[in-house]
Amino acid sequence: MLTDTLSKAIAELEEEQVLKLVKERLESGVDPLEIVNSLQQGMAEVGRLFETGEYFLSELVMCGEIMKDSMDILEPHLSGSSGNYKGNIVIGTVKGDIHDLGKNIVVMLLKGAGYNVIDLGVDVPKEKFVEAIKESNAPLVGMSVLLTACQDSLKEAIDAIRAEGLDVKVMIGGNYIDEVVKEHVGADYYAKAAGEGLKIADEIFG
Ligand code: B12
Repeated sequence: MLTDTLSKAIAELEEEQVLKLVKERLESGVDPLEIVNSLQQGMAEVGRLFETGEYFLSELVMCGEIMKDSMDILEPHLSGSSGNYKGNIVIGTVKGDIHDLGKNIVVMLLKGAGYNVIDLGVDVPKEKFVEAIKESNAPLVGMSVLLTACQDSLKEAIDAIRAEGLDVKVMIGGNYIDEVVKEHVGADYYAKAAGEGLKIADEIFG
């Protein structure tokens, strides 16, 4: 049961109400990451309703659109510029997966904190990760995955990076990622929320 009115509003696809609540919460000084968290919880409920057949693909698409509009309002608050260059980070959503809303939040946060983020987009093949890490000499790569069916492409990308002997830490993130997945695919870190990703980056670059 969702108790947060914002989580509920996005789960019920009430676009106007969602945007109104996002603006109101920002104005009253709520941490933008807390707002993202409420939206994320509501979207997980949309996912559940899709799984049980109560919602269809059109509702998933609609929910994605509402999130995008919410992110337009939140972006300036997440990606304030620190003007302080900390280093390069490569990031992308793995091959076969086109979910990018979560990854984009991570990108905004990292950029706001002063990292130069090389965002490879979605459906990224392993070769592209390897090439971008070599070109940028990035000490950290982030990989996003939401589809369980894409766990193999996540593992293949990490295997390819290891096979090249690149000196890079791998951080993975997404809705179902946990310690077990991290161990299975051979990543160094995992994060279930964008803020955790930023903490990991700060640890590595610190
Ligand atoms: C919106 C949505 C879509 C949108 C995506 C729009 C977009 N531009 O991204 C659309 C409609 C395109 C879509 C398509 C599909 N989807 Co979809 N989708 C969702 C939904 C409802 C929300 C995802 C989301 O954006 N959440 C909000 C963001 C903010 O949260 P997040 O992604 O988890 O990201 C946060 C953290 O995980 C973390 N994070 C994420 N990535 C990374 C990376 C790093 C490095 C770090 C540090 C952190 C991090 O930080 C983020 C912010 O805190 C989920 C439900 C769910 N439970 O997640 C289903 C869900 C992921 N989709 C699902 C499915 C099945 C599909 C489709 C196959 C449907 C279909 N039949 O076509 C297609 C697949 C297309 C493809 N090839 O990828 C399933 C996957 C099930 C599974 N076991 O694999 C889910 C779980 C729904 C469900 N329960 O059935 N989907």
